[in-house]
Amino acid sequence: MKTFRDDFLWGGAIAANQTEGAWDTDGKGPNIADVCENGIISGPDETIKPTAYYPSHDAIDFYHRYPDDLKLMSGMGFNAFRLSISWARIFPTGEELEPNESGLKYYDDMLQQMIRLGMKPIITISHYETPLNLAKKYGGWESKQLIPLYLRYAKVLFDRFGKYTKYWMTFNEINGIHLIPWAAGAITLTGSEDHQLNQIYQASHNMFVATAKTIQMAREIIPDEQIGIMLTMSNAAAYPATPKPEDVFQTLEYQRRTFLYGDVELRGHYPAYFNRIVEEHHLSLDITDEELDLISRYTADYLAFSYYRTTTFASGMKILGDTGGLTGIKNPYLPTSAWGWQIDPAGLRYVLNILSDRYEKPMMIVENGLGVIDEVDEDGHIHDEERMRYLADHLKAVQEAIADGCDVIGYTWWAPIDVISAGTGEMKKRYGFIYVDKQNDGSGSLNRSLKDSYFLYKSIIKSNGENLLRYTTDELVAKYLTANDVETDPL
Ligand code: BGP
Repeated sequence: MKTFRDDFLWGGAIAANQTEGAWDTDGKGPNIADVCENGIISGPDETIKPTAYYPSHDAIDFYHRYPDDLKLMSGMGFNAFRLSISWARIFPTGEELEPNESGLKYYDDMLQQMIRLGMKPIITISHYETPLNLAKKYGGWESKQLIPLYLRYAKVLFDRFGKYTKYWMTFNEINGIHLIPWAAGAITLTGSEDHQLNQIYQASHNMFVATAKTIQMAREIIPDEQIGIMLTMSNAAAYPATPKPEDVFQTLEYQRRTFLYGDVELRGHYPAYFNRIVEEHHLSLDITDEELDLISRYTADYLAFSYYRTTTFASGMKILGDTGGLTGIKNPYLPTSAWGWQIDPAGLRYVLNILSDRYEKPMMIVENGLGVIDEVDEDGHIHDEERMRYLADHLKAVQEAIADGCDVIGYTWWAPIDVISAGTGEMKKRYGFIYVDKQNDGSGSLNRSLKDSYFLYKSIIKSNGENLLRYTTDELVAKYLTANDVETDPL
């Protein structure tokens, strides 16, 4: 059976605003995440409240602890690491003519350390971290004035860090703008539903143009560059609730809310079904022929996406969403996490196949993971069986998809170390293989310790996924459940 390629990128993914802390250190300006007291779902505060606790302001102090944290990552055998650069560390208001050298130096040191430890950086240029000034002054990505400012920022990154890596992506979960417009587009929706859709599609278009121009620029600066787009796949990972034709077609319409982004940025043009959306919602978008030409000429090199769960749709139902994507009705065939996210490894194979058929591009799964409440036992160990099952089952599904013919080039688990939740600002919702002693109220020593899943992932990486073929998930979990106690690799 065809399996993971020899140069498969194995690693983990984090974002600056959920890990670094040091939110106003060394010249960094405020960004859109800094004003969200309880995560991005509940939205931003008008200004930073002096007496309130903002969990992301100190996060897990990765800013100061990255040398040791990266060593723990490389201990798992990572050969890749996805991180974001915090735009406001480089351009504090987004409008300076010259970058902030302290911010650049911080990332320069960190990237060098990463490379020394054998990890290829995979860089997200903007991960819910637009400088706050750009949201307030221009209304975020609804304004085309952000395009040249983003390009100035991207150019500084390519000039300085292009020598360290060829793997970049322009915007985290760009299609998440439908669900979390503040985070994904730095916009605040106002007025009627049609007006809000207008804002969403104008901002999306402006980010399409920024992406195309970024790709154009990267091709001049970085040899052999790989510039990806990054989408949340929950809309595409959608099942109709019944075989009723209305359920089936409406599911397709929800899937198209994601496909549109891939269609434009990978195929290079707006799809025909977009015309009907424009017409029925009376959209009036500022899209020029010159921009359409750029979009058609500079399409992305690969498709990166996040995948946490699938969604089930029934026609006419009201759809809600969060950081994991859309939420439809409960699928009776799937288990559900403590945060209500339905766990569906087979859905990952389905999504990879759909995307492979549609785009025929290399794909990178840059976020996949499970947020759970971890229990620390009296010996200080964390036997995180649920996370281990999720990991093994999803990687087995990826392996099946590769055997189906999908070109999957990498997998970066979200998040290899416990981080602040993007959606709710909690610490309690833990994703890591590495435990961070920090609680929701900010208390804790910030000490790091290894969960059982750390050793399972390490063994999977070491065998380049071969042990996934040889052992069942039950066997793998049984072998690594006590892995904290063993010196040698039990497999
Ligand atoms: C994605 C974001 C990540 C991450 C993840 C999990 O939408 O790209 O930043 O946080 O969701 O969501 P949460 O942290 O809310 O559990």
